Amino acid sequence: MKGTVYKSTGSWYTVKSESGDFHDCRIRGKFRTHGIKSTNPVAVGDRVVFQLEDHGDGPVGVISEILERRNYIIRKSVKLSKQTHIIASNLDQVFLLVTLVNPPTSTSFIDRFLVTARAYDIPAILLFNKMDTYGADELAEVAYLSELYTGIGYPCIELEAKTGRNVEEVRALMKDRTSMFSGHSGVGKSTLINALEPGLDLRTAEISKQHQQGQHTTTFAEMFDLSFGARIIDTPGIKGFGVVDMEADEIGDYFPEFFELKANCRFNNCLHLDEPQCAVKQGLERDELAWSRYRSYVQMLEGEDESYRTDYYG
Ligand SMILES: Nc1nc2c(ncn2[C@@H]2O[C@H](COP(=O)(O)OP(=O)(O)O)[C@@H](O)[C@H]2O)c(=O)[nH]1
Ligand SMILES: [Mg+2]
Ligand SMILES: [Zn+2]
Repeated sequence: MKGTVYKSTGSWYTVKSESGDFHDCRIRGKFRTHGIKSTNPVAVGDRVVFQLEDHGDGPVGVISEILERRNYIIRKSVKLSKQTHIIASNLDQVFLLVTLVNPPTSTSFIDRFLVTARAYDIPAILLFNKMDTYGADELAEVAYLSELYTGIGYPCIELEAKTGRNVEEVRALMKDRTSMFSGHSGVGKSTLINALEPGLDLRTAEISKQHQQGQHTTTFAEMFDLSFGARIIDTPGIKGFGVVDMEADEIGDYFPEFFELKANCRFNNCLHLDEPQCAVKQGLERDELAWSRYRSYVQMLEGEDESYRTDYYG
């Protein structure tokens, strides 16, 4: 039988079969790990092959194979260790909730998030929440950012999770897909999830700072079916994505609008810094690219902001 992993405790896995039944499963034998050194062989979101066996105490599922992952998000199981923990796999999209105030979300935070999503190969959507609280300046700022990010290829939705405005749009995007929500603490994740599916209480945000320490090997993501045919992945303690290790010359490729121009740079290994005849610098000077994006890029490149290597706690 084939199925999808909804929950994992480390030794037991809850697998939903294609016919919609949930089974408690264990793993047996060696897995093809697809080249990932991971502390957990099977992650939430994995598509697996399993068999039901009965040794007298009722049927128990045995997972024998993991189908190839379309994508996956990881974190280091121990700091600086090569071993990684796969948080979840096969995500269709990730939503980043953004608020301009209460709390502020910086463009550098947004950009680091988008770079990570791209490195993971997961489509990202921006949700500008709490629109009802903004004055003229903030509304203009949201309009500017929406146009900027839409132009780069990231869908943007203006949202009021509290009043319900445009929640229907989010719901429509989520139908038949597996999604994850991210964003700083206080941006409205719980409110949105509650508006989408009243009664579903995810753990995403409510984890104390203290609790975050040292729980790297003990927390597991969990997947939930929503009533309107969507799946949501809840990742306790991480509001972002875990870590991606990137080489300096890769980072620019994860800024789609820079990547598009790269072929026009004089040097094919151009880092868009002080190189002559750099198409990205020219684009900036002609106001065809946003300086805020470039600043985020340089920050990441200089590693002056190391957050892209660490979990994003809100
Ligand atoms: N005015 C307004 N308040 C909101 C909106 N969405 C969430 N909030 C409020 O923002 C606060 C934090 O929301 P919460 O969902 O707990 O954020 P989380 O930490 O991301 O889960 C709560 O007081 C919510 O009622 C919104 O669209 N408009
Ligand atoms: Mg919350
Ligand atoms: Zn360049």
